[in-house]
Parts: sequence; structure tokens; C-alpha cells
Amino acid sequence: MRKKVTLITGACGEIGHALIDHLAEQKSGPIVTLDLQDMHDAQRKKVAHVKGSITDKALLEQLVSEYEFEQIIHLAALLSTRAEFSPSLAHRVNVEGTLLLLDIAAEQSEFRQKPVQFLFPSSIAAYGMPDLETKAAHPKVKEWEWNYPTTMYGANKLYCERLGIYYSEHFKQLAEEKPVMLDFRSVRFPGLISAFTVPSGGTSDYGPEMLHAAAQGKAYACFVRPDSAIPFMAMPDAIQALIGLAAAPADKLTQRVYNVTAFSLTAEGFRDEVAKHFPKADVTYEPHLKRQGIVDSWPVDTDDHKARKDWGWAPDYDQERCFAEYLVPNIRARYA
Ligand code: AKB
Repeated sequence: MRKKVTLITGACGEIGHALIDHLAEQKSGPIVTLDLQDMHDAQRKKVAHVKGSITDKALLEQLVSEYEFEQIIHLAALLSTRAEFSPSLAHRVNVEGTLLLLDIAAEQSEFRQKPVQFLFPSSIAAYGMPDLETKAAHPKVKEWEWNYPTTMYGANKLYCERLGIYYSEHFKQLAEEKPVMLDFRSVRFPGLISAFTVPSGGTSDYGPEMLHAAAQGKAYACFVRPDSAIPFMAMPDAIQALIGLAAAPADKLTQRVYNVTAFSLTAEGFRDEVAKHFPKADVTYEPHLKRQGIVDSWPVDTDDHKARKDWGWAPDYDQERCFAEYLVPNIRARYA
């Protein structure tokens, strides 16, 4: 009999790193991880790690022959900046890779006669505000508003959300008998900030980069203007959001894609927080026109009242607590 497991793709990235620690601490059951990288030493014993690509169909089939996936947490993706340098690779990974996994989850749901839960982190990149006036006039966007992403990554995320809904609600809709379908659930994350890892390949990276540089006594040239505003969230809240949505009873969910947010901050506001804790922080501004354009297309904040109402989402860390209680003490310890 195949072993029942949770599959985490892209497990060596920032979210995966925090999620594995959380799940291992909760003793929540066996985990198989898949990533192009080797698993970090500290986490090797917590999971069964497979090094490989989510676009490798033969590898995925081999995994299906060994394991029964009860839950798939699909984190693997090329982020917004990285994806602009290799758009077709991004499409292969972000869309075709997701499609392969959805196919597996759909097949498994039918085979088990029980839905496989498919958790998908989406992003504020799924939005596209046409200009700064519109961004200022609509500071808190709802899930279905302004879904006009300008990046490959954003377009990929938005489309995969739709694919997830299709596979959960309309799959094989012309068949005589309705199949047991997978259970797709997604959160649209803002820029995430971890005290333990530094992001790469994203466009919201200027926030965490600024903080980690200051903690190491390094100068930092921020690649967006001081007035650039987007939402951010502490990594523990991102994990809490994924776990909370996964645990929610299906009949409480009125949609499959939920905004979650914690606090909205301009780059200057971010710098002020950093300087409060690291008074010697040396931050200058050297806006990169193209990356600035991406950040300008993302909303100032998102409206997450549906997540709050349907499954009790609420972040633990507002701006003050995020810096004072989570980021700064842990970053100080990390670079001490
Ligand atoms: C990125 O900047 O691409 C990501 C995101 C906002 O999804 N951090």
C-alpha cells in the first residue's frame, strides 16, 4: 500500500523553509518535498526529500507510484522579477508545472474517492493597477477587482487560480457521472518578510533586503521610490494563513481564492521602521524604472474581509509587532 503523505513542492524556498519547521513541530504527518535544490541540512531529517523538477512528468509519476498524496502544497514558482528575464521558462514552471500537479491531484481524487487538498499560494501580482492615480483611488482591492496583471508571474498566478477552480468545480463537466474532484484553496499573499531567509527573484524583495542589509551593517540602495506602497506580511502569518485555510471546513468557504494581508507600507515607511531598530541603517534610493513599474502596478493593500469572515483569518503581526517582536530580535540573533 502506498504511504499517505503531504507533498510540498518548491520546499527549499522561503515559504517552504518556514512551513516545514511548522509542520514538523506540529507532528502533522509524513512530508515528501520536491525541489531543484538539496534540502537544507537542518530540515533534512524532517522530510523525505526528492531533488527534481515539477515539470518532470516521469518523476511525478514515480512519486505517485510510491505515495498517496492527501494534500499538495504547491509552492514552486519563478517569482516576478526572475520570471521577466525568462518568461517562457516561467510559464513552463508556473503554469505547466501546476497543470501537471493538478492532473495528478484530480486523478488521485477520483482513485481515492476523496478530494486531494491542493493549497496554492497566489500573490498580489495577480493585480494590475493601470496607473498611480488609479492605485491611489483604489487602495484596498477585493479579490475580483483589477485582475489585469502586467507580469508573466502575475498572469501565471491568476490563470492557475482559475485552473484550480476549474479542477475543483467543473472538471469533466460533460461526463455522465460527476467525478470526485480535488479541493483547491488559495491565498493571495502580499510581500512576505522572513527573519531567517532572504528572498530572491521577487519584486517586493526591497523590503526584506533593506532590513537584512541594515542588520549586517551594510549599505542598501533601494530599487523603488520612497513613496512606493504595497502590503507586507511576516512569514509566520503567511504560514498561519496557509494552515488556517487548509483546516477550514469546506462548507464554510464561499470562494477558493482569498486575499490575506497584514499591513501596508511605503518604502520610506519601511526604511523608518528599519532605522528605528538599526539607527545606523544606510538606505539610499536608486529606483529601477522597470521594477518600479511592477511595484506601481500592485495595489496599496488588499481587502481580506472574506478570509476573516469565512475561516477566521487574522494576522498576529501588525507593523509594530512584526518589526519589534518577530523580525528585529530574530535578525539580530541571526547576524550576531
Ligand atoms: C514577488 O515579489 O514576486 C513576490 C510576490 C509579491 O508574490 N514576493
